[in-house]
Amino acid sequence: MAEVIKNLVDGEWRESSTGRTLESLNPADTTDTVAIFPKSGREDVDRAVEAARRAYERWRLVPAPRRGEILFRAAETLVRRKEELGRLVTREMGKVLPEGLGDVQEAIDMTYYMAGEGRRLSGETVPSELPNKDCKSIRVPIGVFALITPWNFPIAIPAWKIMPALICGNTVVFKPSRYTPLCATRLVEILVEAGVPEGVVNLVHGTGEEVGEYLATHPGVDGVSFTGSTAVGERLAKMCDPEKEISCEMGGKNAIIVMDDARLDLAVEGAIWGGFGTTGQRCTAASRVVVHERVYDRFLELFVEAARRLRLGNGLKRETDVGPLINEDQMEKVLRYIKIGQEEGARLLTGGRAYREGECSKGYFVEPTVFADVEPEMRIAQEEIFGPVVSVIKARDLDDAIRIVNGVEYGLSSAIYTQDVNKSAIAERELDTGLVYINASTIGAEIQLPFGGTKRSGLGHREAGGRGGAIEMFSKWKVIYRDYSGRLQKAQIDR
Ligand code: UN1
Repeated sequence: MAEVIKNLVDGEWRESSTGRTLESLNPADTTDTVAIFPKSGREDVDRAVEAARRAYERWRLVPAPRRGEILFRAAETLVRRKEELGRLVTREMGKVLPEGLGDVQEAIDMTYYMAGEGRRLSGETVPSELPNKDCKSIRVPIGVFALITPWNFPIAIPAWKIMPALICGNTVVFKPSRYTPLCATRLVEILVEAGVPEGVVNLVHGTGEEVGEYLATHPGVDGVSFTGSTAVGERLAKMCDPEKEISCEMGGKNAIIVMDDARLDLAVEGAIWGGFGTTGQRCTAASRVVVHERVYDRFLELFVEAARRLRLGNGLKRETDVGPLINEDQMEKVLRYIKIGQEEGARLLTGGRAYREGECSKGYFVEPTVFADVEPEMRIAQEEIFGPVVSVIKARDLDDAIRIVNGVEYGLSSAIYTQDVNKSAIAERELDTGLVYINASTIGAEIQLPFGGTKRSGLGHREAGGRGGAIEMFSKWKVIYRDYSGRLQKAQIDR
């Protein structure tokens, strides 16, 4: 049964001013409508921003540890409802249930972590060069944030943004992906139930074109945090007023290096998990595997065998390894890239087609696909596909492999499988990505460290993490000099 959901503006659940609605569908079975939600317009955004502005004047003065207590209660509810929410993630987004539960767990981790940050939003106190004067730096909120999130982590990524935004004292207008509105709504309901005051979190559903862009560029918004494609992120950044704080988490073309001394069983597992986990729909997905020529044939043999064993299906079924793609456009895009790969002369070893057997005919399934003999310059090795397609590339040695990995316009995540401590150290230093994994796949970042990439993968501050990431994104420094000498003291001059 489809649930009818609403926007949340100033603490009130309301329909959109346009009166129009959209539907979110289960991508594994499109006869299952998950939610009917508002197709909001500009007026809804205006009201939400206004509400957030008003609420900001009170929320910024709530002591951060008190704000943390609200987040702590939200985290407890997320824990209690993890199973139900994980199933909802799978139903609305398609990833297999263990990953749906992982999505919720990532939100739980972030919420607890940020709840604790409420007692740690620390700056520095340093001595003054003058007597009877003290100096300190403090973190202050930025104001009203527009949070625009994707569908691939429909609970985790909103939590990555909402929790640090709130703990720092900002208020938010949250525009989730139109493909996962019910997941977003559940998270917001939980925050309201935990005691977030009216107007502090506002939820406006709708499309990126109608709502997202208008919200991001709204004069009442002080900061924007966006996760999604590089094309959209870069466009938003250009459209926004330069004094707005904007951070974007964008695309990736991540690679795993497999050296000739690697444990091949581990490397194959890592490549399967990174390439086909979440059906390849992670910005950290391992869409390239760069293999040393001495183990190239053996790796391919094992990798293709493992890819063929993967079972496609509804992610709620225990036997399913790989779920559907999110929608028809995404499915067509993936199939288009498979065709491009064949035309470019890459060798298709397995997969390559839409999968429509049995119940899968009702969803957006594409077979796990492996291309071999991919040249580093081919489009399938350069462009983000966001689907279950892995390109395997041969390398002569470590330098060659590193050059191939770095030879793309993205720089989010990379990995190397090797048993040689020296090679791992060189890779760690030379791989130009925000995240580097040694003997692990390119996916699975933990929330207590900054998340983000170099080059066209990211812009502005990193997400997650503490001071190096989300706290930077959602607060700004203020420096206070207090002079209690009772006279005019001149820095740099009185000595
Ligand atoms: C994303 O793909 O947008 O590191 C985020 C990972 C997850 C987050 C992925 N923890 O793969």
